[in-house]
Amino acid sequence: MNDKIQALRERFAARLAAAETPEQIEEVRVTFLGKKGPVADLMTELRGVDGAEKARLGQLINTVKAEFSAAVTAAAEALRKAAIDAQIRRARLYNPSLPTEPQRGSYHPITLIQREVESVFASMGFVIEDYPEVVDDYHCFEALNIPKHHPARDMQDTYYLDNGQLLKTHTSAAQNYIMKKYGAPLRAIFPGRCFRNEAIDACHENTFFQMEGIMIDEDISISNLIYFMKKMLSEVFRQDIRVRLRPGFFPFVEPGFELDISCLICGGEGCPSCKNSGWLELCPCGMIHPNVLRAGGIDTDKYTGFAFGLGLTRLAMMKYGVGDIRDFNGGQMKALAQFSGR
Ligand code: FA5
Repeated sequence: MNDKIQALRERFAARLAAAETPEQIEEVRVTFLGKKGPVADLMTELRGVDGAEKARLGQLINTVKAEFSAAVTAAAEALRKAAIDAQIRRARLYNPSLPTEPQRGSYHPITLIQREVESVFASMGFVIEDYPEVVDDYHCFEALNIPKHHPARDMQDTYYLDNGQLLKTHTSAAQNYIMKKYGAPLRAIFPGRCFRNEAIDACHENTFFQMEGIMIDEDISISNLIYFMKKMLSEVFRQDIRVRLRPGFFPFVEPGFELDISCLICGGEGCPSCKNSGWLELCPCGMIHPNVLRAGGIDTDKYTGFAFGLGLTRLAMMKYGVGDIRDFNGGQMKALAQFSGR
């Protein structure tokens, strides 16, 4: 039986080394460790062996079984890591100074990241809504518990039209409309372009994208909020991302938080993209203020909810390793062409 075990080990190693996909690795596991496989056959054969030899061989077969199982797990893990590394390598290819060949058009990186985030939330039952870029004061501010002359308006100066309408400063401007459209319970995301009178630098633009999300139901709590945020980030980056929650003030949530992620441009060491802090403010969020729910026609005795305002442009910077936000709006074909085929 010793020879048989040795031959089995060699056969197993050869088959596992040849497996190139998760399916093939699983096939090796089932072939060798399944109920009708050679390891199970050895166990059956063991019944005919007596005494001390039986104990020794039994132990040996168990060791082989553990070895095979560990090797299969390690091979599957190595494959998973290789896929992630390949994805990171592809993302790191971004370099606006590289020469590129003229080629067919491709999706803008913001469109790519928007679709990716949409598909993560759609798979969790969120509807995807659209909302205009030109809005009125009520939806952008008043319905969000930001009355006229509230200091929070100073943070969101924007461009006003002669008729009193304005270019929306945040996707939160759609919250009231969506609550009234669907009522509770409700799960929705709504991406959109936002505009602010902003001092432009490597991480601030006057035109940028956000993706808002709200979930309203009975017994919704901060745990639900944290779960959905982490799930989205791990799906988008296909790796664990370091995040931190800080208290944050927004009149339309209580309590409110700032969710930051460790800067992936500098690995958390500090660079212009993260204002040398090592952290990038990505997604403010919180529990929706009862005044906002009431303005949206939601029964606050029955329902609670969370809201978040993901910085989609900043997410694209992190995902694709783009160090300067201005590259997205610069219209440089050389930079944008590097996203074709993704
Ligand atoms: C807001 O806009 C809130 N409406 C977010 C919110 C929604 C809070 C729901 C609570 C509940 P803030 O101004 O911090 O918050 O912007 C949200 C995100 O948009 C920022 O974290 C950042 O990622 C992005 N962002 C904001 N300003 C800019 C800018 N000028 N350029 C690029 N991204 C920006």
